[in-house]
Amino acid sequence: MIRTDDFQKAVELVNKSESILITAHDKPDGDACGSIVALCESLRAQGKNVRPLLLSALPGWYQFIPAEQIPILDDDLQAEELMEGRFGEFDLIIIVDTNSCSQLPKFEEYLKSSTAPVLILDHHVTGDGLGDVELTDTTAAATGLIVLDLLKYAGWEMTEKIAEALFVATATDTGWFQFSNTDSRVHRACGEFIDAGAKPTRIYDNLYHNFSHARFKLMAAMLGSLELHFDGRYAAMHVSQRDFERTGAGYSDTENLINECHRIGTVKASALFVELKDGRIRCSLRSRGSMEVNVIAAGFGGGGHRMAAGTYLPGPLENAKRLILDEITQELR
Ligand SMILES: [Mn+2]
Repeated sequence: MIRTDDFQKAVELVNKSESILITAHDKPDGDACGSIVALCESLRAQGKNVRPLLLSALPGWYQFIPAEQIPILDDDLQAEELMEGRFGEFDLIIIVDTNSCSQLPKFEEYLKSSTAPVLILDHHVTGDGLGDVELTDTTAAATGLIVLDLLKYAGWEMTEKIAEALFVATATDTGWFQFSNTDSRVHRACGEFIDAGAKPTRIYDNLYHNFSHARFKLMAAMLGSLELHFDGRYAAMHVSQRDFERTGAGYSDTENLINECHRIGTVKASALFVELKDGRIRCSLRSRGSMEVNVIAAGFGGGGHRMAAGTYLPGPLENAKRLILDEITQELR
């Protein structure tokens, strides 16, 4: 839990600042984007000059969340421009949904060179202690719930836009209320967001009923590659470069597709192997049981959570599949 003292320090940091930069981890998800948008709205309402910044592109299905086009570092602006103050001079940097240098590519250099205080809002267990003030609550299912706590402590108003952004943050980090982190706090918070104007049906349609035809064809190709092992307890699927070419889908279209195979009741662990242009294989791992897939990923230099992890493996696809199958065999035998 976060001490009242720390909320007070966070509010004081905001109160004495005029110009605030807000960012989150690279490969932004719904929690990262929702928390950025909610804080931007809220701090602008407090009269602050606020600039949001993403460290990599936002997948298409999250693009309804921000009202503005959020610039992307290393794309819309370069790290040098940020360092030289051409994006703005900031007297406070807020980082949401991470506290780890490795998730802040390019931004890390700016962070080291900047003298502005750093405020962290995060719910992850591991971190590099990047903040001068840190609102870290590992019991929170989403960083969006910490944003809610900060708003309440500070007495800042919950608008419809903020409620929608925080609903997205909470709903996506709980897999639309199906992951084991879904507790009563999640549902109570979402009740508040709905009361403040969040529309769950509209949000669900925006998030999950919005595949492009190309992405749907890619999913069909992935499902066609399904292999089951160990009486159906381990599922392996792949997407090849040829699948991308044939369907017209892009790399970001693979996000979350791995979860599809967990509709099979027997599946306790799964892997999705994505062949990259450079020949390496991006491997995503999921567990719905006791297996700790982050341990497997760490063995190959990757990382993640107990239930969701990932790593890069040498190609070709069959080689990568064999490497993971050997590890899974150790676990399930
Ligand atoms: Mn999160």
